[in-house]
Amino acid sequence: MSKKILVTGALGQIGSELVPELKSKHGKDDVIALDYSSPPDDYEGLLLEGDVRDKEVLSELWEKYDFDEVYHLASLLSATGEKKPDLAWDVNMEGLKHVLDLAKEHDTKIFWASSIAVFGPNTPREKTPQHTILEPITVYGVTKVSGELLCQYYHEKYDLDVRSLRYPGLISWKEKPGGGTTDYAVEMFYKAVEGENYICFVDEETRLPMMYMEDAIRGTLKLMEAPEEKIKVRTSYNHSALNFEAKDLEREIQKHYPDFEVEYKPDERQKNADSWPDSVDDSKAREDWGWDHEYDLEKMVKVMLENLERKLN
Ligand code: NAD
Ligand code: AKB
Repeated sequence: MSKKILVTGALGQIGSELVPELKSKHGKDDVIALDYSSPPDDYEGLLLEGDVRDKEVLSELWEKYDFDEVYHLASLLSATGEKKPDLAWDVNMEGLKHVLDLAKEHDTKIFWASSIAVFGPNTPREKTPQHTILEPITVYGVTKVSGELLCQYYHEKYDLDVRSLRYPGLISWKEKPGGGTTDYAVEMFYKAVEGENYICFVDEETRLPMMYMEDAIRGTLKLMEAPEEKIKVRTSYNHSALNFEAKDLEREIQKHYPDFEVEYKPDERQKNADSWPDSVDDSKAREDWGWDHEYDLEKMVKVMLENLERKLN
């Protein structure tokens, strides 16, 4: 029997890759995309324009489509969140609360995106454990910790099947990232392919957990397809693949573009990056539901450059 699926924040960096993947698995008419931005002219398929802060809009959609699954991605990210903390709280928390309440009413399975931004300066930086200190210093991180606890609460109290991943910085070529701290990594690729040098907004020794988008999408679908008894963490799973310093990425890109140069001029986003781990221990996700990544730095850089060259030239 076909499933009806809703993806919120569908035009974003993740949604623009998750929606086509879900459509190819479940059929194009069964995946409903929602975003509050208007779709570009060349957007393929139906996109509904609506704000996740508006419960009426979501409620009407649930009544109409009776969703089996919702991937709730609509959010403000870390850098935009620091510029607009009130809006970040409203979008990230109200949106999630509405989605959880409607899911509870309609018995819908939920995926919600958390982040390495749940961690803070007091968290162990190396191989950050699944269960550890969560004292973020960004409003984005505060919404992600609160969201994780709310998801777990709805699971415990109402038996809601809600699943989540703490994504690291995601690297992709289809859609540009939307206002985060790890965006520097994607920007570096664009500049190299465009034949320009790059001024990087974090310093060269900044090490952060990262992942190629294809791995993130595969992990997300694997988590959602796993039998319920395998899901032991209802806050959010640590989800990891690789980590590198900004300078490591520059060097790897220079293997393909020897003339490419990066100047490091940290701005206010350095503080966010400094508060996040160097590496994350995701052994719980690997043990519980068989997560495994495929892309290391070398493979990811090669594929990113090939795809961006095709896209931009
Ligand atoms: P993005 O900024 O690229 O996309 C978010 C989308 O949500 C945008 O298209 C935006 O228009 C939409 N949106 C924002 N407010 C909305 C509202 N009120 N109503 C409806 N739509 C709204 O973000 P992304 O990178 O695709 O991230 C998706 C999720 O994954 C977020 O929860 C984010 O915190 C999480 N995440 C992303 C990364 C990453 O590196 N991309 C890493 C960790 C976690
Ligand atoms: C950001 O930098 O804000 C995101 C994230 C790691 O959550 N990419």
